[in-house]
Amino acid sequence: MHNRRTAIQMLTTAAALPLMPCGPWAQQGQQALQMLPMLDATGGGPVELAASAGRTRFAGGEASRTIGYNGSHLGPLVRVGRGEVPTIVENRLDEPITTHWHGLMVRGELDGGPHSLIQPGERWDIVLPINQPPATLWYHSHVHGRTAPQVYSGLAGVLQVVDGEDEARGLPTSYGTDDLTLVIQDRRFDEAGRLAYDPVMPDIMHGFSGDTILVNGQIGRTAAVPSGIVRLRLLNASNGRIYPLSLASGREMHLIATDAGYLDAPVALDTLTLAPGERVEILVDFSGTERDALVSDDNPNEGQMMRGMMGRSGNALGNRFDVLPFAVDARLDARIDRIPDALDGPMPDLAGRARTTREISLDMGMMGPGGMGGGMMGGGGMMGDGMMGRGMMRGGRDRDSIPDPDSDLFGVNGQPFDMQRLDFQVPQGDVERWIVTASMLAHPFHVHGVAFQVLSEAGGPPRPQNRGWKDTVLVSDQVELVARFDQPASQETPFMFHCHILEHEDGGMMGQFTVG
Ligand SMILES: [Cu+2]
Repeated sequence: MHNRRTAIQMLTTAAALPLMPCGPWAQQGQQALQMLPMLDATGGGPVELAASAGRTRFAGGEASRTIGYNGSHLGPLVRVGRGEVPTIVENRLDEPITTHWHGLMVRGELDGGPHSLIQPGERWDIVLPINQPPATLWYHSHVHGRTAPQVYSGLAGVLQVVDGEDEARGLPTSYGTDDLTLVIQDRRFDEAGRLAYDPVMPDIMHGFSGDTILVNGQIGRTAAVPSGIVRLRLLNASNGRIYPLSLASGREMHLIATDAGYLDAPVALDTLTLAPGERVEILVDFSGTERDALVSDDNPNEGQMMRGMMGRSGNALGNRFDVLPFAVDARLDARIDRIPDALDGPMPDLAGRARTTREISLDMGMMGPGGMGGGMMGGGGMMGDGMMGRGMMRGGRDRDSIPDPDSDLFGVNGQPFDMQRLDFQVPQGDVERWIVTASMLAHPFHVHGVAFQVLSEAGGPPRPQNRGWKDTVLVSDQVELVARFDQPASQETPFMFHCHILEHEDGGMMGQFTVG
């Protein structure tokens, strides 16, 4: 019988396993990780996605109520190439959804933001013009106030733009063998093993985190890999958890792509931090070993100080837990045997071209409409009457009001998100420099409709993982970014900019702008 305790045991047991030589993975009774089913639209489509409700049994527990695209939980890996791709999203749920193509460079009316609601029983019939370099993107619902519960329940999938040149680049290309796409999420389960989403105040403040890791919607699986170089395309589709990732063996991770595409050359890293909404592609050489594991350290937003101030959340994983164990299977083929020296991803070069500078603060602990009062830290104590007295606890039980969009807990530049308020207008084709400042926690900042360059982090040069093209960047202190706004967006369907901790986004840490 599965329950939360066995899930934790499974994880800690796996984490404690020594990296000792052992036989082929299949003989060890481990269950093999499955890839998402692929919807290959590289021939031109159409892409057909139907959001529907279903029941999913996670690791032997009772069936959970889940939602997914073309299945009961999560969605397919959709692959597209350059050109016009007819796309239909059908909503078979009993609540409105949207489908946002996170990282896709398309105009506002195709972006799938909160204004593009698909009502129950309706279809969103569009043509996506794909015109950008190869990249691992994703798609998910983006209904204001409902993104967190909908994504948590499964309304997300992977979108890859490909150009058929990866073999020429010297990169692994065999999906599920030496080219693995991994959707990383953390979840909670009740005593019966059913998926649970019951955020209380600390969860909303930190972002909801779970004590059980899911990869591609699966618990406790092991990925079989060849004895050679494997490409891992990682997506953090968690609601709130930030993963400081490394290999248990200390093997290097050769970073080849960030959110919006390839680097100009691989960069060897011991660790890299993946925040909600971010993607990376890495190469790992598994030759000369039998086992390894992708491991994570604790969520930096839930360190001891934050736990002391905000209370403990349901995050029981702590430091150094397994995200995904690997077992080498010598029968599998690895296509490449050396890390390429160079890739053809053009590095960003927008520095110095900005005509406009904007300052954006990601605010927590707002006391009322328009009234930041210095935030919670300066406002006479976080847990004082001000915060609790304004009904911030009221969202704690009712699924339909979590987090309460009216609670003014979160905002941008002192104001919570308002569907009816445009925050600013960007002239189409302009290059702008944005200085983004985080309050209290680290916030993954996502901008729709653009890929941007990170100019600086906390006043210094960006970390290596943030030197390629990005659409989401973790702002721990202050980040300076620059982007050219080529895609148009009208006031009917403006672009969003927001924190990708979904409880923060739903709670109002979001703004919107037009391009035209
Ligand atoms: Cu945030």
